[in-house]
Amino acid sequence: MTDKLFTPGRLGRIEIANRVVMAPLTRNRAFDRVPTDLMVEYYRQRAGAGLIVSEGTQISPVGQGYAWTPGIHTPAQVAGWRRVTDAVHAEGGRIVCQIWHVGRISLPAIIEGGLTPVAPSAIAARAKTFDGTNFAETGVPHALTLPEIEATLADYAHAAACAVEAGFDGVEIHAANGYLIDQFLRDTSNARTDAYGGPIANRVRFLREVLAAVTGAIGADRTGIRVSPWSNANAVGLDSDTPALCAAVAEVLNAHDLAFVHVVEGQTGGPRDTPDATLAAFRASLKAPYIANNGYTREMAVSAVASGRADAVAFGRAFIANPDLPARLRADVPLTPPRKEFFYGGGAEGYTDYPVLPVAVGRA
Ligand code: 8OZ
Repeated sequence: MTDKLFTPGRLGRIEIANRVVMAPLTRNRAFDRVPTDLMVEYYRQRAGAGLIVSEGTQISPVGQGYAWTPGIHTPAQVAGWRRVTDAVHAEGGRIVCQIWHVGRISLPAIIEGGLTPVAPSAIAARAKTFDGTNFAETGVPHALTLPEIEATLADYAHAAACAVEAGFDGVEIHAANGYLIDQFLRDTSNARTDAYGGPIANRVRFLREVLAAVTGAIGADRTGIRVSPWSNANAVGLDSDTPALCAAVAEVLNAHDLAFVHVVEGQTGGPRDTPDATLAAFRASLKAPYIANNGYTREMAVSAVASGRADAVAFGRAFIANPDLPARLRADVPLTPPRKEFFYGGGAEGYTDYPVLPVAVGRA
């Protein structure tokens, strides 16, 4: 019998050939902020995923937080990504663009034009980011004014429209890991006293407006979102009431018929130390298809999808070193370990040079 993990499914309007999703992975190889030939090859190699979520892709110059990440807001970037999406589609794959604004996790040296990073409030994260030469401490961001919030919402809508123009099957809004949307959600990073801060009902306003902007631009049925309510990534600080925040976030997400909700269950790339009851309640409260992520083994993924707890499971590091991951999981063969020294920046080494199984095993 074929495990359900390896069977086709549907996420909104996106039909997927299997339920093994490639998680978004920052790889810092877009030296001009435009996808390169090497990136086309990297994504083409991984088109056997039921769905690829692209690496985080900034929606605007000030949305960038690391050297050499790609954007999705200029004609050159749209043309570059079109070559990626064509390559993935030619292999029968599906790919959405992860649209990303880092908020305060940046430095003027990284941002085109040397702009000051922005955030809900002028509160620095105790975090570092990579400017192309060094890891440097992030500074105190500029607190967004109301007109600047409006402009940022327009940037989200513009980026989503650019993603569709570039041939993506949809977008994933990056609302996780301590970046801009997460900075609005949590009382550790949002000290605003206007309609975007204070009680949880106000702190979810920016999320609600981003969702309205993006679904208004491209439709809810090809809009997904990634959240990580238990993660302290980028030193964001846990909210003082995570269960209540989860309930409010679920209500906002459930106002749309989203393609999927993608959840980092626990610490991003770290322990799955989420209180079971909170995760179970959050999962049960979401009506969209559910993509589970964080430290899943083959066995856990098979079981999560078989039971219906997840509609699909996203793998990150395993996809770096195993371009044919769905076929390997299906055949239940050993995985190649990733070489961490090539995760961020560089060329083909540790990027497009990982082996695939002999053709005879076939694709999932
Ligand atoms: C690792 C390095 C740089 C960025 C995230 C986009 O955590 C990232 C990221 C991860 O979501």
